[in-house]
Amino acid sequence: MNIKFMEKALSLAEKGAGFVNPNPMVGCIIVKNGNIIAKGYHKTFGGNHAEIEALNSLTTDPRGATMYVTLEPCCHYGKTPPCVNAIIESGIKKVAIGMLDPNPLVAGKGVKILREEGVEVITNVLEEKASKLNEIFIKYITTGSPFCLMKSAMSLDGKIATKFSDSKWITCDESRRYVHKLRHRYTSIMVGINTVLVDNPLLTVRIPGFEGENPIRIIVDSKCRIPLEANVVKKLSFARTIIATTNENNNTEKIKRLEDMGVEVLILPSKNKRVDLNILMKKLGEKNIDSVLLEGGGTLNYSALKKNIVDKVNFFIAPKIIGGSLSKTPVEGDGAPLVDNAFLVDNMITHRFGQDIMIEGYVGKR
Ligand code: AOF
Ligand code: ZN
Repeated sequence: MNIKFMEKALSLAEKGAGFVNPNPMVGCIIVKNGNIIAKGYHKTFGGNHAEIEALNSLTTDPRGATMYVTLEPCCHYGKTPPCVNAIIESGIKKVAIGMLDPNPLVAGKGVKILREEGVEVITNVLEEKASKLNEIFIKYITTGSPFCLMKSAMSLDGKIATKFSDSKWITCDESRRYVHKLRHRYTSIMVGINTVLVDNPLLTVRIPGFEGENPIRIIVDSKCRIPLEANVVKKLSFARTIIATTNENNNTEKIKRLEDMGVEVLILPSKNKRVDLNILMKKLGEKNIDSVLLEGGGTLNYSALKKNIVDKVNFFIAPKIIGGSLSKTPVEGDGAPLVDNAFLVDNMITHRFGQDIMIEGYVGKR
């Protein structure tokens, strides 16, 4: 058994990022006598599974070979027939699996069938990497709610804009390019109405190679204050826009106008006159939205943390000091009354983008 081959299968899987949601990224390599004889990965939603892509690309007899696959092969009839059948028929002798499939339709049954048919199976090969790669899929398939990444770009002293709301640009090109990759990888991007009013953003992907692969735009706008001229309302050819609002202000007429323009409006129950974010996440899940990149301002970010909907954070920190008690910060609202009440972040690691540092971590669930 060779870890190197699983590493390769994981890199292959990653090529599907942003194209396969809400399905998992999966990579597969077939090895015989130490040589790679086939490769495949899940390329687009609804397309062939990675195992089938690899089997279809074979030019040599796979009998006696070992398959390295990043996710447990499926055993259900979904959009495609079960992969375990194809593996068994191929005569492959051994299957090394990155992680078991959290999909309740599979969840260990794939391994069981393979073993019953005499295929040797090893599980949890580079399991940590395999599950990190599919953190979105794992959350979504097991809860029905999207995985939420809070992204924020700030100065060294923790400001995301000056007192005049100037924020272009705090972080460097390399950091911003990575954020556009995230916009490609995530199915949706969420901001609060204040961000729309201040910046009038398009919220599209602008990196070479990924243009046009835009996330669905979600605007949290409890009082339906969005201007009909806002870019996210007018420029629907770029991406869908969903406005999450409440009926607090009797906005029926405005909602109708927005819908006539092609905007999707979700009228949700309110909590303290604000959109109930837990219900919003459930509704987004029902719309097959598996992931939300939260680029909210401080108010929305605080509410999101308070409602426990944030799974992960990416804080980009630039080597600049803005200062000022009126400058904006990433998380505002009421804040924790005591340090003991702070939201905790687990497994923090750092990345470097040009001169910036990015801190990544997972929000502890309480
Ligand atoms: C994928 N790609 O390479 C593998 C998957 O909707 P279907 O029929 O394509 O089935 C999706 C399920 O199949 C998915 O939730 C996962 O459990 C399993 N494996 N899915 O999209 C793949 N190997
Ligand atoms: Zn399959």
